[in-house]
Amino acid sequence: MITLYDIPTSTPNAPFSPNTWKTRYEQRLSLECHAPSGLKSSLCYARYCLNYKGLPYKTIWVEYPDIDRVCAGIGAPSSVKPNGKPGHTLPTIQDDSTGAVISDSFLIAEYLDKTYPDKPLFPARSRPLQAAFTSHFISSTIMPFRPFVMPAAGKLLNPPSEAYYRAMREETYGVKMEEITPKGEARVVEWKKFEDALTNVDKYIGEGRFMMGDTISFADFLIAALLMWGKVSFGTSSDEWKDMSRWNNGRWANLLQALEEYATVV
Ligand SMILES: N[C@@H](CCC(=O)N[C@@H](CS)C(=O)NCC(=O)O)C(=O)O
Repeated sequence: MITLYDIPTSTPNAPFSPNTWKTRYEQRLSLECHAPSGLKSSLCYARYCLNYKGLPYKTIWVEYPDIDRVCAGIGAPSSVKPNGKPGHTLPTIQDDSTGAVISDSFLIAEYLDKTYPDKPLFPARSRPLQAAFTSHFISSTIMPFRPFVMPAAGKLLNPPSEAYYRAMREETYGVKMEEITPKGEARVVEWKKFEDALTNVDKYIGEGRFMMGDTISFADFLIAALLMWGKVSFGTSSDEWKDMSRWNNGRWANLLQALEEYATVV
């Protein structure tokens, strides 16, 4: 039995409702994953990975201010928080069958493949290349996206998490949350940089449906987690999501659609 620790949101009717997730998975295993909120289920690559592999798990919902205490309580290894300081982060999983407690999305995927080899997340010995892509994708694509999505994402959180999330981000960026997203011409320029970053990924993928052609792998869930973060935070009728869904001939909306069964069904 695995436990995933995930962050709850205050938007039960969001496309990926925390409550829906909770009901659906609670009787399964218990895995810990956090993730920026509504995106919780979305930015949470670990959840995609568990669902893809068809592993039973349960979810424990953890508010941001409780992450350190809860993770320390299960003996989770310390990691690096988004502000660069040492501390505990989600996703974290706890696997009762082996006693393992793993933090960090990539390490969780490695552990799951090693322990449960069916439906590999790193097929055909692709782990080294996927590690390189993950590192590149975080710096080239997730980082430029963050100033746009964070203020919207914070609004999905429950009050204790929202206050924590705001304080941490304001400390990191040195401005109020409302000032993090660029405005005016700067916004146009920075949004175009994000589009260009996704266009580069589109070129990497080329003709294939997924990063490895017809074969799903961790990289697809990494990209999908970012897309879901935007879709849930901005909302499907937002200009931001409309842009993202039409870029690269609809590749990103299509990718989410293709992976939908792993976002909602174990
Ligand atoms: N590299 C890590 C990053 C995890 C991470 O930064 N998680 C955030 C939530 S999105 C967290 O747990 N933050 C805890 C905090 O800010 O105290 C991963 O992919 O698992």
